[in-house]
Amino acid sequence: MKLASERIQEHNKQYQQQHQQKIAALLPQLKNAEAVIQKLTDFQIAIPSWALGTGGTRFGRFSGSGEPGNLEQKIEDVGLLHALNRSSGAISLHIPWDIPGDPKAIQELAAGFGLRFDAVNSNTFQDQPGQAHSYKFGSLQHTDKKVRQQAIDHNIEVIKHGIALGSDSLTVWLSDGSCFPGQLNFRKAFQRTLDGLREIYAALPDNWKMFVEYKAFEPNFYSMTVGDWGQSLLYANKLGPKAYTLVDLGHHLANANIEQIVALLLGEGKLGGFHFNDSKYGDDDLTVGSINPYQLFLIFNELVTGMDERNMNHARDLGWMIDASHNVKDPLEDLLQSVEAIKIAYAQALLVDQPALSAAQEANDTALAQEILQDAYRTDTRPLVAEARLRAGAALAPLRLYRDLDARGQLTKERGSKSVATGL
Ligand SMILES: [Mn+2]
Repeated sequence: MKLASERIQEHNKQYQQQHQQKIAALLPQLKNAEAVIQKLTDFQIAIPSWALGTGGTRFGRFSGSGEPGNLEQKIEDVGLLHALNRSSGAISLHIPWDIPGDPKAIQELAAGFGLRFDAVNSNTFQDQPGQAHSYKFGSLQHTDKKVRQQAIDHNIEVIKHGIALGSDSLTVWLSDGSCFPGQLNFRKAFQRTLDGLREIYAALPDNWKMFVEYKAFEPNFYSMTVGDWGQSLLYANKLGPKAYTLVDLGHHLANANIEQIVALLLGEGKLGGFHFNDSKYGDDDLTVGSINPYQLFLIFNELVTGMDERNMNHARDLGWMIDASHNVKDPLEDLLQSVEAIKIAYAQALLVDQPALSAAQEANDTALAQEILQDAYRTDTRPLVAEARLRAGAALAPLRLYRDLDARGQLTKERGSKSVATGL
């Protein structure tokens, strides 16, 4: 479904007065409001093609209705999100779940919605129908060279799909590892994986990046061959300047200090991209900001200072993606909430008085440092985020408009109640 701009204007008229009161109260309190609004406008978050349908667990999946049944419909869904918030201007494809049949037509369809293609994602964590060799005991780490070669060839195929769509990065997440002590020789597994990644790296175009994503556990429960940021950084350093570590917020052991990890990776120039989600226990893939918004703010505080120190462009120099699973909510509503949470935290981080924080740190004034951080965190930045949306031609209240339009009802009419999306 396509959203007419008149419908957005009509919606904005309804909420304009309320919004003006809020923004007028906030602006005089801020020193750099205009710069923050501009940065918020520029900041786009890629939507993964696998998150547009209902997710599930190994215990079951309870599908919604009107889910996108093919890649074209997935692009339409991201187009609808982007029309509502003007903040989701990219889509991240998963191969082989979303192989573009006609890349040129797909690219044109996406461009019509103002979308570009973010990182392409390979999949060697499950077997596909008709596949010659099984990944049951891993892919790039596998003891059998034929399995390793199949995984390398698949990744190179994914790069080719990405080139055809105008993407410029490959995300490699490996489920490789072991479930029991003694099952795997750690050093051989590491070396084989590194050798495979080297062959994939060699197939990257000059302007491309490779993101090496890590995960602490699951599906393997004793060891993961890319299990933490240290292992990912080892691979990235050995591979070369086009290889980076990708941080997925849910891929850590409980209570890991993710903001510190982010700070150090940025300092090393090796942070490449981000997968946003939230979690209570593990890789829960919940809505961004739904469980621990303070942690999200602290991470953004490190991202902002780290990028500024290296003169990086906030919007372009790192890959920003959502990686979540929507098991009980309408996926599009969940994604609208996630994008909003990301922008709220980003805006709060942009409000931190960095010179004052730095002075407090140097003076070992712990109480003042906390005051400075929490002063920014407790600022209600929602009017700033809404103002950025308003200026970009998006809706003042995207979720409300989505519901007023009965968008899910319309999608169900178009696609039927049994249409099921591919992916997680
Ligand atoms: Mn991820």
